[in-house]
Amino acid sequence: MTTPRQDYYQTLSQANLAPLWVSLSNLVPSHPTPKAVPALWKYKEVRPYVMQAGELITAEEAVRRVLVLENPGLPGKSSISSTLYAGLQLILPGEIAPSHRHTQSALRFVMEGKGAWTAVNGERTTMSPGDFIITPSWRWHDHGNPRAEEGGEPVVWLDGLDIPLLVHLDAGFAENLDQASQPIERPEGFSYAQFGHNMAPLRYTPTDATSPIFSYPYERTREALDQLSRFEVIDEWDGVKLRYINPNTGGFAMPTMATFMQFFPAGFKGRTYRSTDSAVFTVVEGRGTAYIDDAVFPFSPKDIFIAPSWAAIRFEMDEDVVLFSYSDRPVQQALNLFREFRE
Ligand code: GTQ
Repeated sequence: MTTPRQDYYQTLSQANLAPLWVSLSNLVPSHPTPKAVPALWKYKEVRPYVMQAGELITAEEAVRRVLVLENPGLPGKSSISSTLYAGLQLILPGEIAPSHRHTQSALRFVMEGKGAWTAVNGERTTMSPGDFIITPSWRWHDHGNPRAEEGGEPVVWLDGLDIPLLVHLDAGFAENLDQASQPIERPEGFSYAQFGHNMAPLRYTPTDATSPIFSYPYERTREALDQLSRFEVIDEWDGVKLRYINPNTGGFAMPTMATFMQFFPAGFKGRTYRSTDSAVFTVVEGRGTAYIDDAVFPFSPKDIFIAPSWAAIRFEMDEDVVLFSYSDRPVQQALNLFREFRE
């Protein structure tokens, strides 16, 4: 026996209609209700799988040899949150990951190994652990690693992309270059010399919403945090937290993803905050614990964890800790949606 209402709903669905009153409270919730859940990947546990991929497929065949960090709340979606993607990419000595471009913006955060390079806009940058590297939307980019005889070693980095956001927007385009590596037109360090010193070439006009600095070396970031931690009051929520900027605008380095680096002294017991941006964290130095809603994540260097939108977050640090993170904050701010609450 069906009720008249059930019959009516059935009829509606055949006409591609739906009654709002059934789903109103889910559609317009009193606070964000992300499907993504807090989750932690211990690097020690993931690394063997990453290395195994190196034995089973070449970078050339895979195009990008990456293990995607999939949020258990978003199975099969290649998403670490509703808007963000994260993956661990491996490039072995002598390999090339061929040149392509796509509308998705990408960041690389170097986890282990050095000497591999990314090329963007005709310039290469050599990777070291802790470096934050950008491949902007619709720019050709390829990755490579010197041969073992030339000192190449396996390099792993964290890929952060706005893939799920572009899925929601149906704004994805991609192309392959007709050669594996793009032509190199400028010496390494050129962009950094132009824009990395609080100066810019006199007649330069920005052509892009993304920072013209495409590699932010860890050495410099660490030095800034180190000095500030000695000069400055440690924020009770954030420790010492800096954001990476686009020197042309003072805004975030990328239009769709914000990036941050923060320092906490040993013994730090933080207060709780929430914010509407979902954030991916990776541990650069030190051990501590992240409390994210009901989850308790003890972490060590290179571990990765996700705090979905509006999760309650606080940190307790056993040692001096440095955390890198990225989030969808620029999008939320551009749309006037960003909120945070500090308890
Ligand atoms: O290196 O260009 O993890 O296009 C996913 C998609 C990396 C890349 C990823 C990509 C890349």
